[in-house]
Amino acid sequence: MGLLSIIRKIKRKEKEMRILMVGLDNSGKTTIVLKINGEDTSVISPTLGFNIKTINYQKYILNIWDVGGQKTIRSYWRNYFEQTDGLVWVVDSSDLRRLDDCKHELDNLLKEERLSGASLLIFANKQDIQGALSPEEIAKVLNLDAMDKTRHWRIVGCSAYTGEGLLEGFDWLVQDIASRIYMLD
Ligand code: G3D
Repeated sequence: MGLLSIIRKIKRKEKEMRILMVGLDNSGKTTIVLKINGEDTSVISPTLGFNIKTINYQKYILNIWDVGGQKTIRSYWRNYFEQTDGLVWVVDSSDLRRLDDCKHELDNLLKEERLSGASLLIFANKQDIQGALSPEEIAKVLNLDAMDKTRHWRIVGCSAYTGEGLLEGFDWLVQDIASRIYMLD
């Protein structure tokens, strides 16, 4: 057995999962991570580089990488792809103007070879805002039905403000990853 696979086995025993939060800037990535971790969401600054948060979730340890979404740093996303178990793509469902850009960036991301095995959760965030598109409408705009058939994915409507939908989304993601990588669970 190679060293790498031994290291992987040890890592798996600790029930760690690596989750990458991505999406356009201002979509709500940082607020979601704070909310799921039970932190005060009233004072946050935009993610410039990236934040890593380790949180206990059910019986798992999630290492959540929150990478900035500004145009200038999107090209750096690929530095974080290695060993990603789960992707969370966050959409600002009220920002209709940028949905094209959002679709374009998601399509690009999903072309990444190193992410081909990652489970994909799409959060249609900011459902609390009047006029926000529903998860079904977001799914249509992003053309999710055309997704590669081997991809495990789901879209969930949520609000990082009220907390609605966050647990439903993370529960699905964590269970999906667990069923793929911990065969005996
Ligand atoms: P990012 O990390 O993806 O860049 P942030 O996004 O988490 O920094 O959020 C960007 C802005 O959207 C913040 O507003 C934040 O409070 C707001 N936001 C995040 N989630 C929600 C939500 O579910 N509903 C509403 N109404 N707003 C949300 P500010 O004003 O601080 O820039």
